[in-house]
Amino acid sequence: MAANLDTVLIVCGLDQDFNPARIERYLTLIYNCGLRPAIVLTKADLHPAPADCGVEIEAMAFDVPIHLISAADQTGLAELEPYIAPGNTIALIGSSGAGKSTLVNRLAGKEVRLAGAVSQSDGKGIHTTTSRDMVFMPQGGMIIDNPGIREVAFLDDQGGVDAAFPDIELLAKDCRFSDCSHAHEPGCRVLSAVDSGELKPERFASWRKMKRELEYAAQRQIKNPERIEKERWKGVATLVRSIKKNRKLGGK
Ligand SMILES: Nc1nc2c(ncn2[C@@H]2O[C@H](COP(=O)(O)OP(=O)(O)OP(=O)(O)O)[C@@H](O)[C@H]2O)c(=O)[nH]1
Ligand SMILES: [Mg+2]
Ligand SMILES: [Zn+2]
Repeated sequence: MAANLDTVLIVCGLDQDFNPARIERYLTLIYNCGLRPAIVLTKADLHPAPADCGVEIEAMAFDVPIHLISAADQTGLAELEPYIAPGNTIALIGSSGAGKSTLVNRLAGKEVRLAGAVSQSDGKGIHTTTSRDMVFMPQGGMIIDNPGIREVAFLDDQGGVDAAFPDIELLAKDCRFSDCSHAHEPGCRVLSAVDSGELKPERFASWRKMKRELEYAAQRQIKNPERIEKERWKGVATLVRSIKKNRKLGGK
């Protein structure tokens, strides 16, 4: 019954919003929170070759379900129905203007969320949704429609990076040193994979960036726990809490 209770849908528009690196980042974050990700590429109607975007994301999102949809012409919407079956609570994250609220409306079959216009010039949304809201869906499940997150703050690493980068984790098993940092060590399998082209340099760069950021976050947390506690409430961590709280309240 509660199969999809912990799923967070990363919503990304196939307009100027499309940004694989950001999706990679969301994935790390979601895994770090112990939740399950799924990816919704929406506004397929606006892209000349939406399937290509799907393939691109597939290459970096291992075993993560990817849904290619259009809220405008209803393409692929049926694929999302299982997520909102009775007993399921899902959360939507994605940048402002990605199409989250519109998606909720299409799935609900009526206007339950305020959706806004994207300014033509930069494709950015106008932050239509200003509060995080639980929406009870006619299907029986619940959706937390999160306002567009501008800045995603990382907390310390809870295994999210490893989960989001299983390809790198696998290579790392063959590094000469078990505590290899893949920076300069001899016999580093990860670095040799980058050299041989087996591992894309951008992918490796993302991994390194996130690792660093998480280390930095962990340091800050030690130095200034109060401020970090405040920041916690800003990002996706908030989302996790509302899902968990809802579950405790018997919302499953
Ligand atoms: N062509 C097209 N436009 C879409 C689609 N989905 C959403 N839009 C448009 O994109 C704009 C932004 O949609 P919203 O649903 O408000 O975006 P949001 O992610 O909720 O944005 P915030 O609430 O600011 O976080 C609106 O003008 C929608 O009509 C789609 O599938 N196709
Ligand atoms: Mg919205
Ligand atoms: Zn290594």
